[in-house]
Amino acid sequence: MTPLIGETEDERVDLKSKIRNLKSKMKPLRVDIITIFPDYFRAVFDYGIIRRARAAGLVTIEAHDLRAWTSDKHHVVDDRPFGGGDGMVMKPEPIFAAVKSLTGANRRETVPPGTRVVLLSPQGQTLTQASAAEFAKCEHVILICGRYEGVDERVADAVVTDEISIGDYVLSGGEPAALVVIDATLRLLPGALGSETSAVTESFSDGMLDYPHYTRPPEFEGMRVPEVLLTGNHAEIARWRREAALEKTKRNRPDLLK
Ligand code: 9D3
Repeated sequence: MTPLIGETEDERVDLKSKIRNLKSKMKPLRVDIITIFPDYFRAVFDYGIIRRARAAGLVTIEAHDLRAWTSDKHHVVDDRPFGGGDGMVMKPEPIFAAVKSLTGANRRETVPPGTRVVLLSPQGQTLTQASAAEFAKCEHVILICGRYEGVDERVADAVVTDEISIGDYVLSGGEPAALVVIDATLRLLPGALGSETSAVTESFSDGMLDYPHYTRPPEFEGMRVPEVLLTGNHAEIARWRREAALEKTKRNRPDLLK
């Protein structure tokens, strides 16, 4: 076993002050969401990790109404698919205009370094802890939420840097996926509540599920907490947790062990 950084209390205090230092010098991550439902996000910004990260000055988040970048009287953002078929497709012009006004660029090649233009789409690459960690290192992340049957492919072809799905199930649009990307990303910002300890923990539990957790009471409706957890024998507890995590991984996520 290689010794972990932050193993002793003194080291942890030292790390925390270093993180505070870095944080105070850091520009907040800027997140812009492009959506036809900006109000969908408003409440969520005021709770949990997003509220804390905003309060700490680690991030600024804005949800923008795509219709603000239309130029016709009725603010139309969709149209019928070329080639026929069901449903509607999101028009390219308002999306290109939105990205241009938020980044200064309307082509991938001229998007500033440190900026990602992310399209949430069922056809994207699956979001991973690694991709969330990349977004957390950026200065500016634009999240484009699709609706209807999809987004005109010229958006993905010409201006998007990352096309991301959150998994193999059908959502009604990109908005809930954008929230998932934001949640996974913000908790990795240096100085976000919990990022100091959890980042260390996550690096060595990589590739396996977490061990089972218990709290009081030691017996609930006949169900007892595993006795070893009540002994105070830390070596035995660590051994039990490794074994229990492995069993749980075999049962629920055998793909992680392949
Ligand atoms: C009939 C073909 N469907 C494509 C798989 C149509 C379709 C389903 C769902 C078109 C758009 C959508 C809306 N979904 C998203 O925008 C989306 C999504 C998802 O559905 N699942 C997982 N991740 C994402 S990210 C954006």
